[in-house]
Amino acid sequence: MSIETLSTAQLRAAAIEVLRVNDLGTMTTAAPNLYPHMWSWDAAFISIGLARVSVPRAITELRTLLAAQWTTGMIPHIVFTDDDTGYFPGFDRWGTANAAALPPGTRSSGICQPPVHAIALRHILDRARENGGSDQQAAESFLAESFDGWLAWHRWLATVRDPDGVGLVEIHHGWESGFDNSPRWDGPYSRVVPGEVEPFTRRDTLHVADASERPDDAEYTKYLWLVQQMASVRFDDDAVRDTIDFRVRDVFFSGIMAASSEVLAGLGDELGRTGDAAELRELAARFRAGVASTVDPATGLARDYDVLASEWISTDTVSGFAPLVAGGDPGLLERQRDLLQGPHWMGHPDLRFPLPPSTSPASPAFRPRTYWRGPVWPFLNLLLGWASARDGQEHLHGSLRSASLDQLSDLKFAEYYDPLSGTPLGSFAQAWTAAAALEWIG
Ligand code: 9YW
Repeated sequence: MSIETLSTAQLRAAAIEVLRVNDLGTMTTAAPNLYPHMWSWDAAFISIGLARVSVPRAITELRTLLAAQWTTGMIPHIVFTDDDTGYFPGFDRWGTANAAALPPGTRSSGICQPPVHAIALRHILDRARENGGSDQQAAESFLAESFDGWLAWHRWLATVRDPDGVGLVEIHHGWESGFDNSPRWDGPYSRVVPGEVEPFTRRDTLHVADASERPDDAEYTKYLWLVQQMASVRFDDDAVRDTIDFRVRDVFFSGIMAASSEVLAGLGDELGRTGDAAELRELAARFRAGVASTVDPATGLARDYDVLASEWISTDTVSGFAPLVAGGDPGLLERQRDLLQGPHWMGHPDLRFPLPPSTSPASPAFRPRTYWRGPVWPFLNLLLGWASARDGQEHLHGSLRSASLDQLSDLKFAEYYDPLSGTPLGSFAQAWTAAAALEWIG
């Protein structure tokens, strides 16, 4: 056995072990201590990794998530286990028990995260068909069983979160983006002035070696203020929009919406759901166009839009590559690929591994160790890799793959990595990082 084969086998075994450690039976925790519950977009990536190991277990992951879907169609960003002690804010602090749309018997937060789920379902189906037999049968029947749920989710996003049909998803909390304290949100958060926030004790800072890697307390107070605002109107969609101090059109979320709607349309075709598939293709086209419309001609990067301040948000963050996820205009995508591989991003000379940091090292906002302000997030590279393979960009896919495998061969499966030193940071044994490794190995 060559060294390379040996290390790949070790990496695979270690990644499987991380998923096993996080496995609660019907859900996988995002991380053992820091995040002891199920997160929506984590669950999607986790199921992609699980499908490389066990198709039935991958299906269970998505089924558990979907069981928590709100009656409106929203898929909540956290599905809580019964044990609320390990994480703040837990189910009680969210106040979602009073939300009319929370399905009875479920415990979740009251916001959402990007809709990567259809992409995950596609992966599961593909693995299942490779395996054939009972895996294929299980995945095909799960597709039939769950399609309406995913369709309702996409419809909710398209109507409730893009009521004007601009092709961009509006978010009401930085947590919805999944890029919690990214410089993208500094402007909108600077205008959030918290009222009286109930006292709180954070837990995230207990689980990382260096609290300065995390959002600070002032940022956290604003996060909780927004939760309180939503709870004050019982998470009613229209009332939240009228109440909330944070309304931003999130371009990266929208890029995922475009890509995922296209994938879901293909799944609809398989079920003979012609009308629904056509509707989803229209959504894909609408969100692709929405994403493309945000591109700053000067920088070539896509931008978010602050609805309350009526202004574009220009930051040098990886979200600027939303068009690469969305797909679309070949000229735009080519320019974006050049940028991504250029000296401000993957080609930056100081990088430990040629992988895109969450914020460009060339930006004054860059902080190499601080959460979404600079570190590399491995799951995002998998998403960019998937999109490049979809678009026939084998070279980019191959670069992302080999650099990711090098990065992950430290076997820490960190939440995020310092782009300059390569140091693993945040939580270790992070489930979606392990899942990314499994999918990269293939
Ligand atoms: C939090 C679980 C989540 C991810 C988010 C990431 C972080 C912290 O961890 O959020 O308390 O919700 O920013 O994208 O889903 O891995």
